[in-house]
Amino acid sequence: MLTPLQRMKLARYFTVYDVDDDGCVGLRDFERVLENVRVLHGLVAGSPRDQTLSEAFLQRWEALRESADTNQDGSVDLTEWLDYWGVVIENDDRYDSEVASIASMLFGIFDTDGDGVIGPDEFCDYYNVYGLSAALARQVFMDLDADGDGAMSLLEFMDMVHQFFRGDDPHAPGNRLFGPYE
Ligand SMILES: [Ca+2]
Ligand SMILES: [Ca+2]
Ligand SMILES: [Ca+2]
Repeated sequence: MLTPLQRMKLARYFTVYDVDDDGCVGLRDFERVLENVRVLHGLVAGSPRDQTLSEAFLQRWEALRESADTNQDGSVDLTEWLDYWGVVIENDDRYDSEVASIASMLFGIFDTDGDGVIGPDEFCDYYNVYGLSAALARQVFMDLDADGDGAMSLLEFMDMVHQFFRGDDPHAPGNRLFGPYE
């Protein structure tokens, strides 16, 4: 069972994923994010890197649709989304494969300069592919970067991810990983 705080955070996360704002998470949202990542990295269509990335995104959508789209209308509405996360968060194996491994893959994608940490500009890029503003990205980055060194390591990022998905502490900074949720 999700707590009220978890429901609020995951409802916020839903609006982030619903990039085209049609009230559902669907294939079009994943395609739009993928297209934004392509532009960000200047990927040539059909190149090996482009193909790997496309496959990862489309596989993720298929997996989400299969487990979350319970009324089988081809997209995931907010109720289905919350039911889905309620199951995943309580199952360690599924949490590892559907949250932790994806988060570390995203970390790699957005560590554009490959120095092993996410800086504020890279965090802005991350927000940007989901259509979120640079101003919000900078604000959230400052909140998350507790020691203020302007860099987020994979370990710090994963801490935030766990706080966001599994945590129920109203004061945890990771609650705001995807922006304000109240
Ligand atoms: Ca949508
Ligand atoms: Ca559905
Ligand atoms: Ca970096």
